[in-house]
Amino acid sequence: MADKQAILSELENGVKGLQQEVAVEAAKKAIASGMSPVEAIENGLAKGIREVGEKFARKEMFVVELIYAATIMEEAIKVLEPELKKSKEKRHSVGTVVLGTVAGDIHDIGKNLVRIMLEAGGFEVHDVGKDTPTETFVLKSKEIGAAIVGASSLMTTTVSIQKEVVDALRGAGIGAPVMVGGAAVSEEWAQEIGAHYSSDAGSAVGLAKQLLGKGA
Ligand code: B1M
Repeated sequence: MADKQAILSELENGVKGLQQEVAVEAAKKAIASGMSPVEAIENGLAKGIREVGEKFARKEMFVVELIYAATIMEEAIKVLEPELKKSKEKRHSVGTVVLGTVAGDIHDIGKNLVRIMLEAGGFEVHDVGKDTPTETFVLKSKEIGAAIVGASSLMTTTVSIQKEVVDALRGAGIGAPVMVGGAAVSEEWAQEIGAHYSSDAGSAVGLAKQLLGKGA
């Protein structure tokens, strides 16, 4: 059985070294070894993609490489997804969530993980996608009577749209709590705009349950 640290390194290196085969095979090894898929993502794949992001910011990598690294990460997540979803079976919905990435922002890997984890935690998630107009968050929330609205944003240039989402919901008379997250978001920002912050997909589930008074 492959060593845990070796698998995590392969997951990280597969993404940052732009080697899809290495990342996908490591994801299969992670499952075979009984590793939690959340750990495989957070301590393996995500470490790799964040390093790619840092290299991109330092102009040591081109945008095409950033895109390819993201594709590799998505392919490896596809392997882990069935494991992530396992606990979802035979559960009643604990609440409905409208979830999307705000307008102007096409990053959705993190948002998709939040969706998978919320679903695994028993929530019924209505995913409104990425680069989603604020109006869509409002219309979908109204349509389904959302218990929680979630808005993801990865860029400093688009976090202000999270405030726009909160304000538009309140303007439309929707009082559902709003969860925000993403690389450019902080606890302070969430408080400032009247939203609730979680730093990762796992804690998003605990927060969502707390917000509905269903325990963490
Ligand atoms: Co881009 N990108 N990107 N990118 N990208 C960042 C965000 C950046 C920080 C990279 C950098 O320069 N260091 C930078 C933003 C700088 C800024 O803030 N201003 C950047 C840029 C500049 C860009 C472009 C403009 C590049 C260009 O075209 N010149 C462009 C954006 C275009 C646009 O949106 N309009 C762009 C494009 C892309 C790709 C398409 C290539 C790809 C995205 C693919 C996809 O998502 N389908 C990509 C990627 C992969 C990244 C980095 C490297 C990694 C993001 C990621 O997937 N992380 C990113 C650098 C970084 O984040 N450090 C970067 C892994 C993921 C698991 O983590 O998304 O943080 P994360 O999600 C976590 C938590 O944040 C949390 O839970 C998740 C799981 O634990 N979370 C929530 C997320 N949402 C939540 C919501 C919640 C709760 C928790 O409640 C609702």
